[in-house]
Amino acid sequence: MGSLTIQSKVLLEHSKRTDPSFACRILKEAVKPVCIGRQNGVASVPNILYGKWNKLPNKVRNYVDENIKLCNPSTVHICDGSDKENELLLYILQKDGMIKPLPKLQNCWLARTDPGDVARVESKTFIATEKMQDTIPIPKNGAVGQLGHWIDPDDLETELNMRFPGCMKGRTMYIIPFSMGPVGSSLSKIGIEITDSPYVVASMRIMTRMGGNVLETLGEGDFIKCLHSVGRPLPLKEPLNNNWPCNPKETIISHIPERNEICSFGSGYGGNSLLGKKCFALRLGSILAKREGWFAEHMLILGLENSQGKKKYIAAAFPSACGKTNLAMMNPTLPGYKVTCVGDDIAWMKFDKNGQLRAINPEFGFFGVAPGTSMSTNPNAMETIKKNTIFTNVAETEDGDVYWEGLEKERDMSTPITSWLRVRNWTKDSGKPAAHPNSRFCTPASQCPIMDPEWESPEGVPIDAIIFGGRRPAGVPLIYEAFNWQHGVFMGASMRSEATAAAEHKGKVIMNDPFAMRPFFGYNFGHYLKHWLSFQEKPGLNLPKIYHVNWFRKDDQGSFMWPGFGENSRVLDWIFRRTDGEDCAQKSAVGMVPTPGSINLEGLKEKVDMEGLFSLPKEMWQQEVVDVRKYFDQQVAEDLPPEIMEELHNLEKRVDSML
Ligand code: GTP
Ligand code: SPV
Ligand code: MN
Repeated sequence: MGSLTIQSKVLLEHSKRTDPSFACRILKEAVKPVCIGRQNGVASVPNILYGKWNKLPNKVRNYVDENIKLCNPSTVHICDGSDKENELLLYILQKDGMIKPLPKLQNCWLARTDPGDVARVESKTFIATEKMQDTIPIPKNGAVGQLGHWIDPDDLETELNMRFPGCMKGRTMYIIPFSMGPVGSSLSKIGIEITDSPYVVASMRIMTRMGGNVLETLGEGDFIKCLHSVGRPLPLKEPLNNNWPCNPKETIISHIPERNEICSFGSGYGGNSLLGKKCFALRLGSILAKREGWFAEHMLILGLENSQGKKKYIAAAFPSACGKTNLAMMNPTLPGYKVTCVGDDIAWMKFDKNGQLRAINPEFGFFGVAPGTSMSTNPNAMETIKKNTIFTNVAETEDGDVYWEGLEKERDMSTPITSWLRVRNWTKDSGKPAAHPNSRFCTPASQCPIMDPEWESPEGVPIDAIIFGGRRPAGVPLIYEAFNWQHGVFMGASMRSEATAAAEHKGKVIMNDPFAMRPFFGYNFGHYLKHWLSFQEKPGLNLPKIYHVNWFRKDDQGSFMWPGFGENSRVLDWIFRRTDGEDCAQKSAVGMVPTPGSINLEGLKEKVDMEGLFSLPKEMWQQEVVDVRKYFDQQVAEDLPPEIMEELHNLEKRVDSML
């Protein structure tokens, strides 16, 4: 190889400043061409900048080789997950102006994206299957389907062929071997992400178990193929916005279940680009789960220990930005209780041979919503993010700290703030938020002070209760319990919640978000419901109790009626006692609700209108039944299992006979 690549030069420069032996070693690799295959009998010679090509299992090498030919990067980097490698990535990211250090924190970084690339783009997320109905229910009465987007595999191929050829020109292609779940657990699965974004690599290193031992475990086994490009080959045709390469006009996030393949183009943000998360662990995960008889869900997992030292584990599904991270890390205000965190976003759950449901958190880090996180709401998250954290689209203070909405009372507000849009001396009077509402921290789970001792257990933790919930400003009580599994599945199916900034939706409309999975179903939601219902027929299963919670009910003045956060432990306590068989519930139209006084309010500082929190406005619930029926009729249509319709009839009858 004649001349050094830009990155080799970066390394050379790096070597002068830091660790010469490190950079020399890499440079030796860089200037030594490695033969990776033959085209027409002539060896093709990509430039392996880092890592050992020969150590890749054959199947991985073939997958990478295909994509080197397709995407045409100038160099290739095979990730090993080491600290040295991370140092190099952070260095490159700084050189490219994609991140900057936050000197007040320890090894923490601020990334600011192109303002056109700030959240998941549900409208450009597709699943390709031969039959449309394998992916989505066919909507009725001219309705526009809301339960995912199907694409014909041939059409997808055309779309991908318009984007991927040559898309990594001038850039380095990174090969990320990663495990979702503890390496080697029978519940875990392995993926290989190919990406041209060093930001994605640094984030995947936090969010997944990434690196060398994953390849050893994989051997010649099968893996999920995850191809990602920011879609901005070099030289650039147009300048970047904020030094953040992305291509919002051409963005597509696609899944090909038949080939266990994900192809994502044009976005570098969150679930669009960290392909282990929503694309793999939820969309493809839910398909694998159906096939293999388990569940891949948008759920947190927490441990709950009472004052007698008795412990239970709970999984909870709330839509994006509706409180999973906060509940998973809460500090209970109720004396005697201890909460531990297993996971904050995704649960893979399977019944074991004794009929006990067990869950693992397939992730290794938290990609959490920053705004609203503070010492008063989530002190454990605040502790977690003090070091080794990548913040994206938050604001910064002049002295090198982070800032976002919700920290007003905990920061010296005389220190000037620069907003996520780089507006200096930002003030609230600007009427614009300092941090983007979907700004996030990406932080290692192991740093959370309340991680559960079993959080990496390969067998998973036993689940005693499943909670559904959402943002419901009106009419939905604080908590209710399903009469049985089938009713619980109906509760999940009829979930609705106010839209949030986690995706591109605008405004505060109430949207149906069944099982908090609307953006993440990998296959037809009707078939998903059948899968959930099928477990009530299986003998010998200890089916968890199912609940619905709502922390977000508002009063006439528009204020939250329930203090939330640590006070939610009072609701968890009630669930704990119910799963222990305590007789503290009574029948209502929507489900079993707490008997008066059975939610422990001891020591609660604020005055709470419990009657108001549990009132069931008849008209609202009659309307709810109408809306849910319309949704099922139009959206799920012929794929709706009859059991769900039966539950809706039952709800309607109970609501109609309410006083
Ligand atoms: P994703 O990561 O998008 O899946 O979100 P999430 O479900 O983990 O939501 P998260 O816990 O990050 O909370 C989102 C927002 O809701 C934050 O601004 C929180 O401060 C706020 N929030 C969480 N729990 C409560 C609560 O009990 N009451 C109130 N009022 N707000 C809450
Ligand atoms: C969500 O939107 O539910 C998230 C963030 O957890 S993202 O990873 O971007 O999907
Ligand atoms: Mn989420």
